[in-house]
Amino acid sequence: MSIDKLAAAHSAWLPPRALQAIKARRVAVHGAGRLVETVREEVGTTVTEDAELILRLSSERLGDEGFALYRRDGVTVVLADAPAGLLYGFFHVVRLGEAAFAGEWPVERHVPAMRRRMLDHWDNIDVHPVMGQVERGYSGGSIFWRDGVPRDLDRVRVYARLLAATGINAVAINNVNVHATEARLLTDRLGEVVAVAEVFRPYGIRVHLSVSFAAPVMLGGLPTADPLDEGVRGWWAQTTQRVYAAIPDFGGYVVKADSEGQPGPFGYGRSHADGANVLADALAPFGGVVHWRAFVYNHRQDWRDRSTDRARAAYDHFAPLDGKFRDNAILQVKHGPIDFQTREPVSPVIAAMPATSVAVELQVTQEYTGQQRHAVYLGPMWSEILGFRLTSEADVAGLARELVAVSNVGDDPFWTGHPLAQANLYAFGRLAWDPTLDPLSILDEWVDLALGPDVDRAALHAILDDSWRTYESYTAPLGVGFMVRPGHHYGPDVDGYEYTPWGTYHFADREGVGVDRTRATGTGFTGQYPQPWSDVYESLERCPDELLLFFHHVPYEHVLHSGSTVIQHIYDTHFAGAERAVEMRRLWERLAGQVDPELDARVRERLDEQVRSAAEWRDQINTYFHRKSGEPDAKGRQIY
Ligand code: GCV
Repeated sequence: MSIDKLAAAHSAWLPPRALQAIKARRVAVHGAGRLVETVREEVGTTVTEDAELILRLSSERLGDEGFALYRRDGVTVVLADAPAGLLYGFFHVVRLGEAAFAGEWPVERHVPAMRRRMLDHWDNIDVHPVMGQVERGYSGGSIFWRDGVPRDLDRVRVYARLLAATGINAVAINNVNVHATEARLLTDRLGEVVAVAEVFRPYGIRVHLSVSFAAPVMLGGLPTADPLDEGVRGWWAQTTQRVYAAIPDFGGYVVKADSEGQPGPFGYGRSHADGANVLADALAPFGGVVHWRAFVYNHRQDWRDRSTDRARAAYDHFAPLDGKFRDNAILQVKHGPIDFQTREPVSPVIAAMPATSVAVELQVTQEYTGQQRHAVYLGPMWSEILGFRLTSEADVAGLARELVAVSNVGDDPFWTGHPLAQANLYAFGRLAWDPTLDPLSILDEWVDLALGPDVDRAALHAILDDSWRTYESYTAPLGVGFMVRPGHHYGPDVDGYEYTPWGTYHFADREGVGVDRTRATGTGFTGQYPQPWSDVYESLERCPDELLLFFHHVPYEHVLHSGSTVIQHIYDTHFAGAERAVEMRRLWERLAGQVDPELDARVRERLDEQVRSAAEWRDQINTYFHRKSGEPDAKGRQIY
């Protein structure tokens, strides 16, 4: 089936309509190479004379993926040094639509900020008894496998095209928690990876694989996976050679080691640099990389022990190893020190390892931000993270070499469960290309491409612009995090994790709430930050309100910078947040008749659930803190 027909069947932000401005014009595509062919296929028919759009390879010092474009004498010209640049230039013209063919403009240069812009799928081949097929997936099953076997990959073709249109150039196709069946993708099931790589290749996307650190034992029958063992080194080298024989442009490995039950180098008394380097050495001859995750912490903590602080773990494990990783080992660090919470400070590890390539990991799948049942546009959150000036010299985007995110896609007809969650996937790709882009302009781009130019844009902005802060307002307050139901992490349960081994506590009692992470009286976590943040977070007076309970344990009467007390802030934000959810549902009514009826029905169903869930959050959080503190609501509203 043609890509246009496939796209029509699985419409997202590249429905055939979005390509009309180009398809209606005379287009010349010059150059050779698989990606240039892709551009030709996308354009349909090309011409040699009187073109209104010319795409051609040249030599403009734009790197492997950059492009330049200008418009002069009625002709729009896209130039790139390499085929990938032409592909990205083509999709840029698609984004511009009719505007690409109006007026005259000087040369604009577009070069990606991040060399690798990657999505990690947490897909399993089999359906996991607890986690389902896609771990933390809220969009149906995997697009790669069904019933334990590979699927027809037509839909993956459309996906590849969507990703290329946002600038994504790498995808890890399986879960970082590598179970027995999925481990075999590295060896006897490699053919399935080959097939996916073939579909991604025409769109400039390299395939990566999550592998188990214990693979030499699990798959190779070796007695050990000790990274310093010669047999183990040899096994990784040979296995990797076979992978490259089958997939010459294979991207590399992703590893979650010594984390939440996954095997790792600690089991052999070795460091994580030892562990990462054995894989890096196997990949180096072929230009591959290993993404080694810094998400390493003790998940069997004793809640009675206040000296252990999960927030400290990544820095404590990895900062001393700076400079010890091979050049092709990339340390993949979650954006915050805990675990993709709605509000966290940025991870101090990002600034602590100047001699190591660091990739910052975001979570597009909404595990802790409403699970694609709540409309939560995450562009503003990521923009804030990426623009955060962590050191005196650089912001997070400047310190990171790469941006990686956990995908939110499944086999759902709308790709992402909540149709509006598509905007998050789109925004991730765009911010990875250019972290300085305004997230609200990115939202405009997505609306134009996905829903068309005639929908009520103001209503969509009113729903989505502040939706992350709205979600924050009716869930866990002031950066304290969690308070979710254990296991599946949806909905409120204030004490759900309080007496568990997971290290995610709020320490609420009748006097106050929050985690003391100061150097003076707490866990000392503030000391992991460079100045000024080390002192800002240490200080009760200077710590930003939104992170207060992340860094301090305070009485309920503590007065915030906003002028409100902590307890009154909790009441006010929870009442306001739940009301706001009702308002979001009302605003969507304005789009009635403007969008596809099935999409409309899906969004309505999700907004109903968001309204219900926000009220549940409001009532549980308010009641919990009212009962703990005994403080009345100054406005006398109903608390149970
Ligand atoms: C893939 C969180 C999630 C886990 C996930 C883990 C990780 O803890 O709840 O499902 O495991 O993060 O990032 O490895």
